[in-house]
Amino acid sequence: VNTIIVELTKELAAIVGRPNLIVDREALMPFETDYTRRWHGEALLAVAPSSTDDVARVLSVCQAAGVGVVVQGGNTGLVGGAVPADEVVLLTRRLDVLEPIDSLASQVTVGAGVTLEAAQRHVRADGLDLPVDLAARSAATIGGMTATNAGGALAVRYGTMAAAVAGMEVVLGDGKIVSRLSGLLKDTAGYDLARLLVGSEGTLGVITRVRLRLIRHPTQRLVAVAGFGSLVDAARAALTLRDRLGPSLEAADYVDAAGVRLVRDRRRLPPPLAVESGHLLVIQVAGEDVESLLPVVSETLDAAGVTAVSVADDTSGRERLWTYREAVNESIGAQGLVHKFDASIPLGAIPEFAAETHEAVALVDPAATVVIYGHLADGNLHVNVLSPDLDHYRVEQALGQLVAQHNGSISAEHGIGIAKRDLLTLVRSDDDIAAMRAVKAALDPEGLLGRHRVLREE
Ligand code: 2HG
Ligand code: ZN
Repeated sequence: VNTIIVELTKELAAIVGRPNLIVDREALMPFETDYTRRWHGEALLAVAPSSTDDVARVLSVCQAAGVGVVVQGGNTGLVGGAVPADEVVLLTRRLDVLEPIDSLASQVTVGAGVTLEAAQRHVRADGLDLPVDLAARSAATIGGMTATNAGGALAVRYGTMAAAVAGMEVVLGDGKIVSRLSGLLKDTAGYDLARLLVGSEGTLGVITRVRLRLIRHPTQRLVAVAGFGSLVDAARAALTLRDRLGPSLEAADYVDAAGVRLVRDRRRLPPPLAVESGHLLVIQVAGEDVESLLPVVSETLDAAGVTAVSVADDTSGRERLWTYREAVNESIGAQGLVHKFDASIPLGAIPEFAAETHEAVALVDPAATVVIYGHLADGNLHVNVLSPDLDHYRVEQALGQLVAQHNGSISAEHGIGIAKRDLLTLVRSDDDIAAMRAVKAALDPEGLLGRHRVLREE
């Protein structure tokens, strides 16, 4: 292994320059463990190319050496997809160009390593905004969000990254560069090849540049936190708001009492509402005149049996209210190792699924704490299970079966990575998986990229 690393170091340094290679064991550590600390592996080395051509050169050197490559952006993934397993880590952080905004098309092209926050800052300066937002914005990168088809809280209004992407430049596993950055609304000249990489989790190629669709930054945004006595009531409120407010409803997220408790302890926060409520809904309404929508909002919340509400329309007030929902992941992480299960559930089955989840986990581990939160209005629940001595395998099987029974998906927005590979057959047919393998073999014939992620190697 050492001679391979010495040889690789020499050849990669000739491409990216020695300062853009990391070989020191200690310096590699941050790239070898994920955010949850559940997934680890060893990196041969880490390399940070700064252009599409250099990415292609790096891949061809790795291919010649017969070593695998894992792409890593902000390392905020939760399914182990970006953690190396005796592979070269390709860091996207130097692919950080923010190109000028194309205001006619309302699009912008950015490097894959640009963080969501940096992209937001860039476009907001022009009165525009990105249609996708999520709590990990300070570290999560546009390339990683595209590769995982990230969703977040605004998906109910604008869709996931798949809808935000107007074009991409990618290096396929075999080193070929496919550039589709014109941003044309209509372009049916053959297969939409680059788009195959949306949600491919680094297994088909490396995304180097992304062209994003932008939205007008809403003139007003209002956030309300509403308390309910049951998830049934909260879900009814969320879906009625979606129907009545239409495009003015940007988000309707949910967090249960256990989640709120963890956030309050971690961040030392007061209760979010005057009345203790077991189920919180965080809604965001946007538009030119949100005041005029308030009667509809309060009518709907009342009809659904709301117990208390808190509203904010200024930036810091909105952030304060969102914290009760956005800080759950971080607060759970502070407790120790957690089993994360990101699921999509048909809207009508959400309360039933949540109740059955509690029962199923109690059967596996009566001492476990279950925290449920997520993006309620689009059916995306994050089940988190905390226990000092959890049988991950059994929890995963139990939750996977439940999701399948309800015709949901075992991954809504976090991806498969290595965490969910063995659950794929619950929601995808043999033919479906065979077609995925055929695409993988065509675009990455040497099987160089993201080995063992998404699909186990045969
Ligand atoms: C969120 O919505 C993220 O906060 C993380 O998708 C969810 O921690 C999780 O399970
Ligand atoms: Zn989420």
